Amino acid sequence: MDRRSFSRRMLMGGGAVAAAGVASLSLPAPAAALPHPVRRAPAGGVVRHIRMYVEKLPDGRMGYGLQKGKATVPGPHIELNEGDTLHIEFVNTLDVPAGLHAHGVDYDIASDGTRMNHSTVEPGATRTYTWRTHTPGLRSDGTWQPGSAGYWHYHDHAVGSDHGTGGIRDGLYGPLVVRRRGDILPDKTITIVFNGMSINNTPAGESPDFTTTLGDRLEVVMITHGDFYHTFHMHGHRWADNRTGMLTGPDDPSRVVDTKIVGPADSFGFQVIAGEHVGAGAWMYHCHVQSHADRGMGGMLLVADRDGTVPGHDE
Ligand SMILES: [Cu+2]
Repeated sequence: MDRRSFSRRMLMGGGAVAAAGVASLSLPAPAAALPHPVRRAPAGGVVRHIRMYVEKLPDGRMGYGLQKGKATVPGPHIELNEGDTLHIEFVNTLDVPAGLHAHGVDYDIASDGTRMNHSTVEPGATRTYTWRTHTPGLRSDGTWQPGSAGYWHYHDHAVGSDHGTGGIRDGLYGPLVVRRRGDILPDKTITIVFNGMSINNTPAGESPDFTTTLGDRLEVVMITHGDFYHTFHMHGHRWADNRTGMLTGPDDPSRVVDTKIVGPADSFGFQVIAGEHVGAGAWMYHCHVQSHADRGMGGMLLVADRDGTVPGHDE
């Protein structure tokens, strides 16, 4: 059999097992059927209003919430499409000045959220912050202007110090995702924040587990705060080290990784098909600095089978 007919037989699906290595050079691996059709982000241009409360939690942490008494750590997932504008009516229920400072989006100095330009909020007071976003395109001088799309975040910049060191330490941070028209939308998004030696301000050994279902398109927003550098690692899953965390095609030069070095105020995100090529199970995610991992900087991504069980997981 010459090489040509050999390859043809492989294409027809009748090749010998020993030839699989040859075939994989030219043929894509057969994709498993996925449970959900791909959905894509629409064009932006919408003006939205939300109300956000900053609150002290009963356990001593602080958090942001969209309803009074419902603050969480991390704060609410805020998502915009390039071209959208968001007005945030910010209510400070703390007994110290607080604020909201965003990364990645466009805002006037009055929405900076810092004491130096009088954009923090006194106890009991309310202030409206406005975040704008824009699409990419050519500037008038012919150079390229990036759009606002990205995996960003917001945080306090006033509690404890003029850099919000006390507020961030106690939980005042959250995810901010800006999508580009056509970006693939996830079935589910989770936020993982390495803050100091904690994950999402949970005590050591009580780091959050996240549950998803085999075949779901899971989005991870990963943010870092505090004083330390970490290496974020997830077992069994990989992503592209670029804006979306996904490759656009076979020629996309982005590096595919399963570990990423992160430092304070870093943020990135990616999407994976949960359990793709590896199956359901209790997959760890953790900081890969060994002493950090040993001190509890890790949790589980529980990928359940379609029947809801997580094989091999006994909790
Ligand atoms: Cu670490």
